[in-house]
Amino acid sequence: NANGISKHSISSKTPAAAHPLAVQPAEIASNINYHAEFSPHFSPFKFEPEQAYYATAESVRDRLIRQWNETYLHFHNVDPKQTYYLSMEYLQGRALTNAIGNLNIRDAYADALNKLGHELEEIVEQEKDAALGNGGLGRLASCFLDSMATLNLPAWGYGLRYRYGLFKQRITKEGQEEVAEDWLEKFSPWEVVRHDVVFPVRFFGHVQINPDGSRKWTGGEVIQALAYDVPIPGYKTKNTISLRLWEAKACAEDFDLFQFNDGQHESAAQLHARAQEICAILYPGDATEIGKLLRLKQQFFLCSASLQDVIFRFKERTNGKGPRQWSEFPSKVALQLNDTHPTLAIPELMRLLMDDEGLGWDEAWDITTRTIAYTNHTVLPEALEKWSQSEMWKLLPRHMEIIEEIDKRFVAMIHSTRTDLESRLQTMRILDNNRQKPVVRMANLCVVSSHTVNGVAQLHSDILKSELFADYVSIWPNKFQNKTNGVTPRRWLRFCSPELSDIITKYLNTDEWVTNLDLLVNLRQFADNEAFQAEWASAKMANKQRLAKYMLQVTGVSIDPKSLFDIQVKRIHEYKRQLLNIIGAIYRYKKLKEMSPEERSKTTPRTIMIGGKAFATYTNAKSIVKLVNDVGSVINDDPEVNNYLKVVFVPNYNVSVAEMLIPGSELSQHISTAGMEASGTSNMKFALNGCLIIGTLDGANVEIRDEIGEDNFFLFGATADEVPRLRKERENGLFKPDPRFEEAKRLIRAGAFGSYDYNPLLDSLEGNSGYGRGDYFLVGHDFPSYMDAQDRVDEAYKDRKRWIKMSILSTAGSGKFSSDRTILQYAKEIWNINECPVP
Ligand code: T68
Repeated sequence: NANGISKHSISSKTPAAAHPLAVQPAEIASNINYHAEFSPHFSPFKFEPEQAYYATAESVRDRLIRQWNETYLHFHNVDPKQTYYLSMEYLQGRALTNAIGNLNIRDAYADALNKLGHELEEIVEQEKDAALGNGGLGRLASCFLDSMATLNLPAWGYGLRYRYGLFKQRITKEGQEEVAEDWLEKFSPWEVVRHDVVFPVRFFGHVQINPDGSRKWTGGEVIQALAYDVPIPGYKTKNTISLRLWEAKACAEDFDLFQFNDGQHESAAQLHARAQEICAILYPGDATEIGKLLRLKQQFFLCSASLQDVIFRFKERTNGKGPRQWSEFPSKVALQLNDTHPTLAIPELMRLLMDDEGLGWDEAWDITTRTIAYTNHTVLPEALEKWSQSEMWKLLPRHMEIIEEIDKRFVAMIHSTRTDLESRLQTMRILDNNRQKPVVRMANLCVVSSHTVNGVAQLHSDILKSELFADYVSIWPNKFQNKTNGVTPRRWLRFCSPELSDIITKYLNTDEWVTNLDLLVNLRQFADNEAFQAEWASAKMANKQRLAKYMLQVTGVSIDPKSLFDIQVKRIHEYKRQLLNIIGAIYRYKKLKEMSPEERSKTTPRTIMIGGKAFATYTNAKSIVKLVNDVGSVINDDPEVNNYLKVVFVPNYNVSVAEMLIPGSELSQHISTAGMEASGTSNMKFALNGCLIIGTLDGANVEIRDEIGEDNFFLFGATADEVPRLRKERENGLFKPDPRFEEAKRLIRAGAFGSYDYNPLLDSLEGNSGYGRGDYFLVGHDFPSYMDAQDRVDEAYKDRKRWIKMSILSTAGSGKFSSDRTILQYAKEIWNINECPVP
């Protein structure tokens, strides 16, 4: 009303200062009320969904704080070896549903909110996604944290607290528009600032040589790293670990009062402005290297602050046994580099050990190489980081000295022990001086300096060993491992699809599958059970209806829950081949148009949903977004066919949208050119939710198909080892395109889907070779076999019993793809850490 007092106004009586660990809904309700009144962020007497969300989140956070502190203290006292996961990205998504789910207090909170006149479902929607990542790599880091906490492992995450995370995608007539997403606009109730945890991080300056020959990096500018901690609760355990995100700040002394009073406002606050830049935005790249100095600063900022913190903790945990020996460091600390983005941890650890702690090179090198391990996530050459040596000399002069020394010693080692590899040195070296602008190859630095290097799916790890890192394998055959990715079954099944979860629990007669996903295999015995099938089908239908409602709300397009829901959601990239999907859809449309109404009525109705963000300057990716939207507009408005086919672009794909889409999916597309997708992780989430996969033998698809059975996987396309030959054949003009493929492209060029100029995009699929031509990703080659696989899908869907059975078998075969399995393998085979449960 006019006074701004809502109908759900909070009680005007002072509520009992309800206990933060209340279990009864009435007590929880008064605890929520307490927060609304005594941790006010809004005007009093307002208790709309937004206010209710913040008060609820604070109430939940309070419960976490006690067990979080207990976890910290327990780790401190036990002093186990601890893993520190260094990642420039975390795609956390929303925290509320996850927190109350892991704490096993969801129902009590739902009841409490009811008492206050709210629905939990509506309240959780108020939360903005924390999108501090781009895609699979960032989401993997978040799934890993969930598993580390659930498995009671002594492990922490380190990252950066970006002010603006991944952009919000708006779809206009022009296609994708990027809008800054201010997840901290109000504030995040899930972070706690630690004003006592601050470390200086230096940039620029010079190296000073002391009389004793030791070196010291001085001068330049010094920015403060301030810690913000996010609690990561484990599932049904007290253990609650930390994600520590650094924010950049300048000191008060850096503010030049004299200059300011003199009217020079900007230069007075210069360092403050520079500090603010560092954590302003997430690097919006996926597999493209823009090489900005700011990105390098961000990377170093993460590495330096995190290592100072790790060393501080190492020194602090003495347990009265006198000062620590540095030789103990590798038995107390494991550092995992999430891709090459935190590579500077290597020279930074060397510098801290030598220049600050006084160790010699050999001892520092021994400690560093026994502590650090590296995960590779891509073989795409354009995504392998290379930094300009001259830029690095300016920004990090001491680190460049150390990197040169590592390179020099590596070269000497080859000359003295492996003369057979001398001819390979030019590609194996860390420094690449054979170009106009010499660079540092970060992946090479990681391989040389890590005790373990791993790929993220078996095929990918095999390719690393046989191609990208083949030369190093002959030097260090035991350094290379595989750790097939996984996803957390809490967020990606238990919480996002409670309907399906309840059925699984009912038939397995236990909910232990939530922490022991291998138990899903026991669903196989019910795959033909009619009662089970019926319950399964109705849970899937409920999820489809929820999804249809959502799609109507965000796109205005009404989709039929009885049609086959076919989904492809992931970052838009040519190698992921959204073009193959849309060109296939166009051909399907053409065929439907040619059919009689009678023939049409016999086809399998389909709803194709495609979603994902395109890197802002990746022209072809943005054209693909536009094309999907244009094709959708024509087909969805065509009354002759729109009962049989719809094509809908899902705007602003992110973690919470995925939580809506995946449970409602029946078919999902994982159709990258073989050898190019390192793993994929959404394929695992879809399979876990009983969704069938149409896919190539790429990344983790290979292992998913092995687990769920070839009869339950729609396979097509060239294999990774055929790809080089097929590319050669194309170059030699030996490729004959499929007429259906040609026809679909012709329709686009002829303007059947609007007047936008798609010629440059389509040109990339044509010709024999050349930059942006020659169909490097083999869309044309794989098209006929893709269309065959789609025909098999249509046939299979007509036999609903068979389809449901395949769906059940997908879930039943997904046990391997829990991130709990992945993390246990890292713990045992790379980190050498043990569980440390809080009693
Ligand atoms: C993904 N990589 C892989 N990179 O593409 C995917 N890159 O196959 C794999 O499943 C996943 O990692 C997890 O292992 C990425 O997501 C990026 O996001 C990225 C970000 C910045 C720079 C380069």
